[in-house]
Amino acid sequence: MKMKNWILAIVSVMLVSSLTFAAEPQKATVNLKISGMKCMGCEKKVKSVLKDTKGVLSTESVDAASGTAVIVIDKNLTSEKEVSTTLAEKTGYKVSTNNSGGKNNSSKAKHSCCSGKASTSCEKK
Ligand SMILES: [Cu+2]
Repeated sequence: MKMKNWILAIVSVMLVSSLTFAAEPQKATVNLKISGMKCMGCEKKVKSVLKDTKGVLSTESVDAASGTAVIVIDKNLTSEKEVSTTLAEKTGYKVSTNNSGGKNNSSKAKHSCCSGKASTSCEKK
């Protein structure tokens, strides 16, 4: 009887620790290149999309001037490629990761929050 309890205790400890391990986020910092952002409105748009994107744990920075964003993702839930694809689809900006060959395509994105107008236009909205 005592032995049985011991085994039960060991089994439950193993079960709990394996569950904890599986739930542990595999954090990775990802540098994104986003072309097409022109102002703070664009940054906000990118931030709000990232916030709703599965697997994105936090957004460290989004900078329209340099066309970059730094985010932290959980690799158990998503990948750099998945996040950049989702972001590109939802915002219309061109998104690439620093690991995707470093190709910095500076051609104009399909649309931005400013729709190509003066850079201050969407900050006022
Ligand atoms: Cu804008």
